[in-house]
Amino acid sequence: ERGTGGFNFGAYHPLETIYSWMDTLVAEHPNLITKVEIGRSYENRPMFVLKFSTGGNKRPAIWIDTGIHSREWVSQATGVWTANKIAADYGTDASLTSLLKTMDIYMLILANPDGYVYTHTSDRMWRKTRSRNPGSMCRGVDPNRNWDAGFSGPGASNKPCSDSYHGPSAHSEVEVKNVVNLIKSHGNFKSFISVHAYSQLLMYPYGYNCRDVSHQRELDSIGRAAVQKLTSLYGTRYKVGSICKIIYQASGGSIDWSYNLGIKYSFAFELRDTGRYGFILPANQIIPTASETWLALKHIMEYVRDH
Ligand code: ING
Ligand code: ZN
Repeated sequence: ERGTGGFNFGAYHPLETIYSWMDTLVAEHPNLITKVEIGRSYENRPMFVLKFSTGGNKRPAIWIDTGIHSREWVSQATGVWTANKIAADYGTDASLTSLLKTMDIYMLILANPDGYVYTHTSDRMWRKTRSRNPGSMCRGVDPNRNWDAGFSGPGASNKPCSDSYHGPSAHSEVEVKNVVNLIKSHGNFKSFISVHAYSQLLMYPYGYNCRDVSHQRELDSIGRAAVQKLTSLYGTRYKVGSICKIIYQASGGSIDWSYNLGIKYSFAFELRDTGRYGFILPANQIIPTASETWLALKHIMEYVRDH
């Protein structure tokens, strides 16, 4: 349970603790991990991506973001555990090692740093960014309604006080824009995975409408196989389907944007639980949640490597 520098993976940590743990992890794995600042948040916090790479230049890559919604704490905690797992298993897990021979993994653990700080200091249930909305007392935009994919359509609100406010324009949120810039300038991402909580779902596009995407059958079968592996660890039940069909219609979501950009293997997770604790998932479920999720992530990554 204790890792690098005595870090407790079975607890929820504030932003500063996670950021300093990142430095320790990078320092202990200098030939595998680099820390890349992709830009700053609205409140001027750095946004750090951990890049796992064994060499090459813009190798085919996998994107994983956690914590785009700040209150979904098991997401960020799973990101931390997963980054540590990749570092620990590289060189011993043959499958992960072979993956990193040909591909890179990019992890953005705190995708909404201002919101994350706000959930620690002021409002545990804060979901959005912390940007000011001109003409309104309410702050923040839903960073998962702000992407250029069916932007401002059904399943998003035009009201700044709403938790699903889409914002004034697509990519208005600098936290979103920073990711868009990195993904576009890199140009060789094969998979884009965004991790939310809660509901125990593995989803693929679209959210902005309920039509089947052209790769629906392939994505569904990858998803079902991934969830089968997840369930094998502790019996946790997941459902698989398109965002629109399995949860609700939601426009401006990140994985719809990545899919439309040509990143076929675009998925979103909703981690534990199904509502008993919801966003306030007890910390003793972090490691079990991350451990089972890892099996699904690995399945998706291996499929991407082999296709
Ligand atoms: N759920 C996601 C939300 O943004 C989602 C569901 C995922 C919608 C991906 C669109 C795209 O509403 C949570 N819990 O935030
Ligand atoms: Zn979410």
